[in-house]
Amino acid sequence: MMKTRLTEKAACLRRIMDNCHKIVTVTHTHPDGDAIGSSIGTACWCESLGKEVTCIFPDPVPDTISFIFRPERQAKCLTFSKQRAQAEKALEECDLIIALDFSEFSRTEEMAPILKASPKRKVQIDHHLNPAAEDFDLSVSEINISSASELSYQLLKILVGEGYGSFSMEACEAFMTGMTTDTNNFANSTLPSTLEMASELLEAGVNRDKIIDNLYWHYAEGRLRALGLLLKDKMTITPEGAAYMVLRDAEVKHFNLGDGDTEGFVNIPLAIEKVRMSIFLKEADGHFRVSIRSKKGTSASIFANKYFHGGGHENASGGKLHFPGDIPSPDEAEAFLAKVTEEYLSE
Ligand SMILES: [Mn+2]
Repeated sequence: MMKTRLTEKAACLRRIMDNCHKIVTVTHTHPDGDAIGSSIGTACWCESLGKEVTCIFPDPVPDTISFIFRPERQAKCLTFSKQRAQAEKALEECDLIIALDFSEFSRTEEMAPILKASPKRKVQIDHHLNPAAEDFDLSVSEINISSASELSYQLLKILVGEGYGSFSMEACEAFMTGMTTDTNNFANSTLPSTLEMASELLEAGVNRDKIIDNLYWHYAEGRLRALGLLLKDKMTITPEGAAYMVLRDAEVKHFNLGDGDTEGFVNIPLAIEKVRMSIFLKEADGHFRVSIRSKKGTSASIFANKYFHGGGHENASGGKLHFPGDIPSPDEAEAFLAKVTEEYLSE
């Protein structure tokens, strides 16, 4: 089913590509491995067709993922929050915008009004629930797939098979990296197509050991010290089967945590048998960033939407908690979590 759909979408993408020369890729705020991997991989494929590509990230790429950039790639990437004028110029001069790993423009925050108002052609490649397909000339959206990196790979592979473009080693490594982070190294959302992709990329010569080393064995000490504190003193487990942890700004500073340093913390409480849903809050610039993971049968997506202005996937979602606004002060976060998890999980 998906293959038939992707074949039709690939033909449509090919017609769009034929009429475009300058391309911009965009992705969601706080870009993760999948956002970055799918952007770089897709950019490489566009370049193999002789196109000129700029990758725009709404805000800085975390240090933990920066290994993915080759020196020559770095020069073709822009960070919107730091290079706004250049990014706006690139968006004005391009003739195609490819949106990767997000369902709607609001996920790009500051960039959203510009992207929405832009008269350029727009293509979406995404794997989240409820894509705003009406905002795009072509929306390629699948939820039964591991990652945007896999979806880009599977889609573009059809055209590569027709001799339309090719995958460089840089592209293969980027797709492998994005798929690896979004599946939490093959722990979730791993489907037959995901393993097929991994196998093909290994055949193509991707050095997976190097990727794993970069992704999981290069953290600063503070990450583990902070995790130790959270698990020992700050993890609450409720009778309804929720686990939550709140990391405050003072702690982020104390442990000198960068943007990617708390990646994956939210998954850990799911190891406990009675935990059905895990919530991790990290304080940042006057609000909390909220990550939610759930086991099958409990919807993280509905919970994120109901209480945290968010959404995402059925078992992996995110959102925000504002103060003042949702709660009077950051000190109220735990009480709020106690209330909403009880309300939600006793339904
Ligand atoms: Mn993703």
